[in-house]
Amino acid sequence: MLKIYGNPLSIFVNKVNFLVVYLGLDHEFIELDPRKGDLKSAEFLVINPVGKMPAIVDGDFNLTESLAIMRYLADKNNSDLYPKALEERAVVDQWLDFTTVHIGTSLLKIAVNKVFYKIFNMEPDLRSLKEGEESMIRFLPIVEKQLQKNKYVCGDKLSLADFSLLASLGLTDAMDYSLSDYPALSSWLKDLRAMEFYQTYGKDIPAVLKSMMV
Ligand SMILES: N[C@@H](CCC(=O)N[C@@H](CS)C(=O)NCC(=O)O)C(=O)O
Repeated sequence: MLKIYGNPLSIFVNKVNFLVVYLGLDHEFIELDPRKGDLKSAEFLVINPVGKMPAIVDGDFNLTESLAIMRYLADKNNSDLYPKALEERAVVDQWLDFTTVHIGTSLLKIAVNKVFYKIFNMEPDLRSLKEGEESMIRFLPIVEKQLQKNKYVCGDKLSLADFSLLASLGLTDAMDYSLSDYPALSSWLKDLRAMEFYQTYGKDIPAVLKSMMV
């Protein structure tokens, strides 16, 4: 059976978990607790020598990196969330990269300094927080424009890019980051959250994260 290693509070892990639940794949989730050193245990370092989550073990096949795992699982299960046609696939790849590199990285700077530092007893880095907030203001309007034209990130069909964006932006509530300047994005978020996969897995994550901050 497919084994997924990670923690449900991780943006990167949730990209994979949303997909797996959406596709209804039989799997075992092995929860790792970074605070207990699980990511650096000898056992986990065999699965991912980088000591980062997520990682999967699928039979005797082992894979790391959230986007590579998403692409692998979508292709293995012949899912149209990752289209086969060259240009359509390239557009999904473009938005997977954009949502990860630009939105995800910006949001992570905010999350680390507004949320995770409390959980991990770290000092917030105010310069990094400011960089995160400034780049969100730079990049979110791009996604807003895209969602004003389209129902989903890549057009009228749901794709891997929607799960990638949801994993990041789904945490905005936990960090009291308002999306009210982005009506199309807010409506997209509401639609995705109403879907069965999110109701099954995901809906409690922002509240759990928030409760850990106190
Ligand atoms: N590029 C990796 C990033 C994974 C990543 O940074 N995961 C974080 C959790 S959100 C982690 O494991 N951090 C532990 C560490 O950096 O030691 C991916 O997309 O899977």
